[in-house]
Amino acid sequence: MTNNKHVLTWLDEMVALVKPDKVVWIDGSEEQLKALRDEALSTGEMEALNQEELPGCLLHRTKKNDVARVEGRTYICTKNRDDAAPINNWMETSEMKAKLTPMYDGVMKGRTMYVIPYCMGPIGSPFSKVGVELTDSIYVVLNMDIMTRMGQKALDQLGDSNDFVRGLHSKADVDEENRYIVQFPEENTIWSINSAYGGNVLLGKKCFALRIASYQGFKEGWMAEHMLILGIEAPNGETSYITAAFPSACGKTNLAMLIPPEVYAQQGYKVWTVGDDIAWMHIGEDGRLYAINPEAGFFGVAPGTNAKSNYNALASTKKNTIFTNVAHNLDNNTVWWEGLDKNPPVNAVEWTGNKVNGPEYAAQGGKLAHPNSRFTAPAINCPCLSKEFDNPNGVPVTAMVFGGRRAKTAPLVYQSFDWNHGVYVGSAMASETTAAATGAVGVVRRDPMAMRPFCGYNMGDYFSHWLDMGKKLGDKAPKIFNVNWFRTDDEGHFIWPGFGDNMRVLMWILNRCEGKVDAVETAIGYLPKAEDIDVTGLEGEGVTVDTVKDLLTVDSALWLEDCKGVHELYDQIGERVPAELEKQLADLEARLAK
Ligand code: GTP
Ligand code: SPV
Ligand code: MN
Repeated sequence: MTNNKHVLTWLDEMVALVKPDKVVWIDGSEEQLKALRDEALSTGEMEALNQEELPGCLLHRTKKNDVARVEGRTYICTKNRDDAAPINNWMETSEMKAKLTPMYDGVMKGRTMYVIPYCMGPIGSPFSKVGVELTDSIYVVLNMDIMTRMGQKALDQLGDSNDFVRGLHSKADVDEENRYIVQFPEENTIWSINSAYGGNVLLGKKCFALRIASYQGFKEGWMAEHMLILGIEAPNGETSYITAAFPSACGKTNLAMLIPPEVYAQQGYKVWTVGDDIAWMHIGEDGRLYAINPEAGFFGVAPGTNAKSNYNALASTKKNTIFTNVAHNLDNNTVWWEGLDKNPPVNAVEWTGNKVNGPEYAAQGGKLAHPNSRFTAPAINCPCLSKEFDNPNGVPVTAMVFGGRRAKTAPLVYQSFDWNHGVYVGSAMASETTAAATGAVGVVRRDPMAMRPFCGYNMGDYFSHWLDMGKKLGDKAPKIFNVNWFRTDDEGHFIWPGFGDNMRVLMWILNRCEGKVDAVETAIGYLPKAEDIDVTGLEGEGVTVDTVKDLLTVDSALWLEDCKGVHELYDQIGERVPAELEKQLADLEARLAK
């Protein structure tokens, strides 16, 4: 399929290491994919779902020990410790290779190696980048087909260049004690072993498009961020684009596909999805920041997705979708998860493969679907996919939004004073942990720019890079905001209705960018006047201007306490934290103490 000598030389080396029985190049053709699907069905690796209701859809269950990203076993390897540590797990490059090489030696004996050339970003875009993933998993091939532009076209894009990311994946024995997800940013290389789940093995996604790409962006002057990209089309037909970074399972897919509330829909506002997880951003010829989505599909959280919360995501899963770790409804051979509706299937197989009576199982507190069960859906299925999705130049970014799950501290929305203060706000992000990674759920931890698990280099250098981008962008820089959909009342219920109603907050953000609305200057930034968040139509849910007022309160004592957490983070990162951010933190504390 290619004469690229860099690809062929590396492939020979890897084949000599893992010793597969057979090597199969993935060309991306429908015949080849169909044969692979048939093989996965015949071995039981996948199950075919109801082909009338869910044409082309497949169900897959992973091993119980392999259901999420494993941050404790994810490494960034560089020559010098300080270039990746201390927020990342670090090991010196050759030491890690020496450790993993024996594990890879002969690991594909008796197996087939699939060679997957893939392109992150639209084919033909100057901002797209090519990777090649070697894997012994058909599940990976079929998912990469949905998530990336895969096959011959990716090799054509690469030509004879050496600029591609070398990914080696083996599910090996799916042994969690020997699971490693390793990035070598200085060598454009990824080694992943002993997992067969999502973000650990679809190497184009977190490993390349965030960890390796963030480092490439640092070196080359662009940004790779854990951000959704959405467009809001005004009644006059003009579309403004917003990117937003929320930690894993904190609402990017939902916000990216939101359906405008009646009050905006009536006026003719529309929302378009460009991306739901990752944005690559470059400075365009006009000096503005432009974003492309490097992915071609959505690897979305299933639980909580329903016709009301996220109609467009649900619609995206109705064909050619792979479901992982959801429940199987045997009555009609479809799928189910918590929050899809209130009727768990009676004749069900829960996500680990046991037959259960759904309502009884749920009544006993059992989860039919894993909390991090996911769908892999082609972006082209999405009813609100932006017409700019394949635009090689991307879309111009008007506003950037940070946010997370904060039960108390953060208000519904506020605007940073300027770019540098906005970088501070991103660096100080914190959020309650979710099921997207293994480990405790609901614990507040600092997650700068939602990139803690995904930054492929030193976090202090990453902050400096953000500040540098601001200098280059000057007055064309996007405005930076922070939101929080997750404030709770004394009983622990979310106060803000969220989902589609988040558009009310996005409209304030756009109005601010266009200079159409005033704000209140406070210690933490510019806050809306409560009456400027339109709550028309929310009366039925008991949401009024007073609710908004409540959501906009800022408790200085809580904030000062929170600043201690930022100090701890900065101390942990160490010397490379830019002086500018230390100053921003000190200034914030001074303002809060007044
Ligand atoms: P990753 O794919 O892990 O990066 O996650 P994501 O940021 O795309 O998260 P997603 O949109 O899938 O949301 C995860 C969970 O948050 C789901 O269970 C949603 O139901 C819930 N959620 C999303 N938006 C809101 C909101 O506005 N309010 C509330 N209360 N919950 C929300
Ligand atoms: C995340 O955890 O942020 C995801 C899912 O988007 S995964 O690809 O598994 O990392
Ligand atoms: Mn994500």
